[in-house]
Amino acid sequence: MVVAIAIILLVVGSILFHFLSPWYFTPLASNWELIDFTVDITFVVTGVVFVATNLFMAYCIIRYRHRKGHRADYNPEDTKLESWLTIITTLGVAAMLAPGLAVWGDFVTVPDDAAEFEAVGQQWHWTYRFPGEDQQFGNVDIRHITEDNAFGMDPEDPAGQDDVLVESPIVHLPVNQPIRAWLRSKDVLHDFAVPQFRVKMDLVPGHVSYTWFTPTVVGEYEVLCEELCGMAHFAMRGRVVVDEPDDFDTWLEEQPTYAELLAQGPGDPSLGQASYGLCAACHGPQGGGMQALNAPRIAGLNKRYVERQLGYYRDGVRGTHELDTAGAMMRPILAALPNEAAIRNVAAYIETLVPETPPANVSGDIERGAELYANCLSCHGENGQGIWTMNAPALAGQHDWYIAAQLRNFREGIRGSHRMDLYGDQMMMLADALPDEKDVNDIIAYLNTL
Ligand code: HEC
Ligand code: HEC
Ligand SMILES: [Cu+2]
Repeated sequence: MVVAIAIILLVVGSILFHFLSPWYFTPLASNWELIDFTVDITFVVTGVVFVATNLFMAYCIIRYRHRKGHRADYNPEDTKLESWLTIITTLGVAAMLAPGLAVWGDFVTVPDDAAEFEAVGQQWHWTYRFPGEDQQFGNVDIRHITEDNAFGMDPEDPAGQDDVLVESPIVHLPVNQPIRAWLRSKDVLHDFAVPQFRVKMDLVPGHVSYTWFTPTVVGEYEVLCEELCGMAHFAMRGRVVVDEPDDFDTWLEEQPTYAELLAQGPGDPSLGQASYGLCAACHGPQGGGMQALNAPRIAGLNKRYVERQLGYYRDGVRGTHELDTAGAMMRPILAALPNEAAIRNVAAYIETLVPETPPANVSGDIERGAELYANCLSCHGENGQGIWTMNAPALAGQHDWYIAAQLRNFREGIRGSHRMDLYGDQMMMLADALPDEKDVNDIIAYLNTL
């Protein structure tokens, strides 16, 4: 009897949970109502079967329970019962699968008028490419990938010259326009998913896959990687901003083409040296940093990282949180770097600087720090040297007080919580795993040995 009641409660509880649970689909923002419809059919069919079989089981337990003087019949074959159970099961399974086949047919058939873009996945970031005016993507190859050519564009292919390269996890798309997303991975399996669009497709290294959808609601949506693609897989987030067509065109205009990036060339350290005079006041003549002014070591930092941080200070993405007094020091400095070229030049100069190793202030358990650092090394490098493909700067050789301050800033959202700061957001998620002052000190003690 207890078992029968438990089963009935399980059925009632499951039904209540299904209808009252707050965890249901996010509101649909694309053409894929059919996907919701097939999921609903599956819920109905499996729901009815679940309720019917469990209630039948509970009924049998009560009806045929052990009673003195009663004996069970042995009835192994009942052709009639088996036939109609087979028919009902067949109908149920067909009802679940048949609409799915039709939807899958739509899902893999891209309409002729679809526009195109490409989403490129790498551990643990998204970037995007548009085909440009000729509506044709240029060739790409992993072999061409360098720090100045992160997409691996083939410099010889004329079709690639006008390709628009979006080196940011944030992409814009026009509303009500069918669009095909070509999906390319630079390293391992990833999966492009936007829950509100109901699309989800794997990126397979060595292969270009695709999916398509028509965004129907202007707004912002998170891009998730729904493939377990490594240790920081959960932090592989991007964003799709669905715009009115005019706003989209304006945004696209502002993004650089490959030809423009080629023409601008790498930054020139000798021109950057002239602007560096101002920086030396706080960061020291060799970029070694000064604790009294909260200024970190910047010498040798990867130029792309420095360019990004300087852009953040200029655009108020970093240094604008009310508690970020140190970051606020940097913001007015950007007036001295009036354009992108000035930023690139000074970043190129900073990369050439080689400072001395700063003194250690923090002490902690080095061995434990090494264990904790295992969570950091896939991005910041085994020796804390930084890995540019991960967008993660060097930590070794950095002042320990600065690292401690930045980890606190990330944890408390003083750095990384600006809506345009998706790389900082990634560090916020990782810094959450270090809530303890002791953990931070142990990691820093270990970093000081590198
Ligand atoms: C008035 C002092 C001051 C001057 C001048 C100054 N900085 Fe800074 N800079 C700082 C401080 C303080 C920070 C640390 C901000 C924080 O803690 O978030 C910083 C941070 C930075 C960072 C971020 C480093 C990192 O690891 O993320 C870069 C890059 C940088 N400065 C470059 C420059 C350049 C280039 C110049 C010259 C054009 C310059 N700074 C001039 C005070 C200064
Ligand atoms: C998924 C990759 C990833 C992992 C793992 C990771 N980081 Fe980071 N980290 C980044 C990125 C990307 C940035 C640069 C953020 C930006 O551009 O604003 C960063 C920045 C930082 C900074 C600021 C450096 C500076 O010069 O301002 C510190 C400090 C830091 N990380 C410490 C750590 C520690 C400690 C761990 C391990 C607990 C860790 N990170 C794990 C990606 C990662
Ligand atoms: Cu991934």
